[in-house]
Amino acid sequence: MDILITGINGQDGSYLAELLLGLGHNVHGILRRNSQSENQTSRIEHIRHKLQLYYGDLTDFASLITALKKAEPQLVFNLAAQSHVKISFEQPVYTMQATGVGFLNLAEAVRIVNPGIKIFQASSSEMFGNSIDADGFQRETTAFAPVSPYGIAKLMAHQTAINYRDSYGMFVTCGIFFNHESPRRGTNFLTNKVCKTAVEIAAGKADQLVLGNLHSHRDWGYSKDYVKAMLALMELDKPTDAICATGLTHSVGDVVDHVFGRLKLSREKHLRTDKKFERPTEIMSLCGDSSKLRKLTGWKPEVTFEEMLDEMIAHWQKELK
Ligand code: NDP
Ligand code: GDR
Repeated sequence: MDILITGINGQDGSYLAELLLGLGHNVHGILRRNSQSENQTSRIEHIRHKLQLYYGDLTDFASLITALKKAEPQLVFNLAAQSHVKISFEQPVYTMQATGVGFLNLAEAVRIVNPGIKIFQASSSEMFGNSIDADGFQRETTAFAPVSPYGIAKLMAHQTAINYRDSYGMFVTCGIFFNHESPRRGTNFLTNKVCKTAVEIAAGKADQLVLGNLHSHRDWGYSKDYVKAMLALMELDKPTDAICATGLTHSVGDVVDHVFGRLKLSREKHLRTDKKFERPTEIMSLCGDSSKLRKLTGWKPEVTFEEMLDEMIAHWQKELK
């Protein structure tokens, strides 16, 4: 198949591209113009020669039409977004345009070019905000109540996906993904910030890890496991919405304790907090029930929270050498 990925140079996009190439598909992607192109493509440099890349941007409708006409895909995975929750408070308008209206641009471009193209939308547990079922889980039936510009933008995209499914009979599937990480995670997200800084502290190249809220809980999974779920959802006969999560939750403090424990660092000496890393509103607890996804596709997470953090630590130790 010809498959188009938006956000191909991001964490998930790069793993999904590897997975699809390994299955023999022709993989296409859109890239935004960047003044340092080698930095922007660092996650896909090793497979770049196998990819068809076009300049494009979710906020630029015409570029999406052009990319769809060039790639002639059967599937489109929409992984592009301004995906940083804290930054969405600093750039709320842009986040709405890229993460919310950007999906509308893509869905409309597909409808015009070829409504038979199947679309995957990366929806987010941020759409739930602090909504939580009595048993402590979020599931497909939990009410949406986003508390960040990013969460609101993702909800706009999610509802648009459902509307295109219902109004035009298009195949638009949404994976409602909980946090997932890897060594390719941006270093301004919690897990990779902790791993990178702790390795630097252990090597004597930094002294302090400075974080915001230590008490929020997240359901942290492994990116490579989650891109397999994206593909499994797109192989179903019918479009749907399904939660992808591990069903286990840990606090920010637990991440620090695991990483500091592995590197024999003391919290007292090397950890401090600063309000500048806190958000104006915070989600306190995320824990996803992915029974629907598991039942429909047989998917299950393979890498544990601890194994994933160990891989990220090992990555930064190798980088530092
Ligand atoms: P990343 O932030 O690593 O990647 C985002 C990608 O989107 C990058 O390739 C980025 O390009 C691109 N992008 C940003 N803005 C635009 C734009 N306006 N037009 C075109 N491309 C753009 O995110 P992840 O890989 O971690 O996540 C993939 C998707 O899944 C995102 O939509 C995210 O919101 C969603 N998601 C992620 C979760 C997670 O925990 N990782 C959980 C739930 C949902 P550039 O590098 O040039 O900025
Ligand atoms: P999140 O991920 O906001 O859940 O969104 P992030 O790793 O940024 O934060 C996780 C938790 O850690 C707390 N925290 C800090 N976070 C960052 N980034 N930096 C800090 O210094 C820090 N200190 C404490 C946060 O407050 C939060 O509680 C991710 C993104 O990938 C979204 O795109 C995705 O949709 C959701 O996960 C599900």
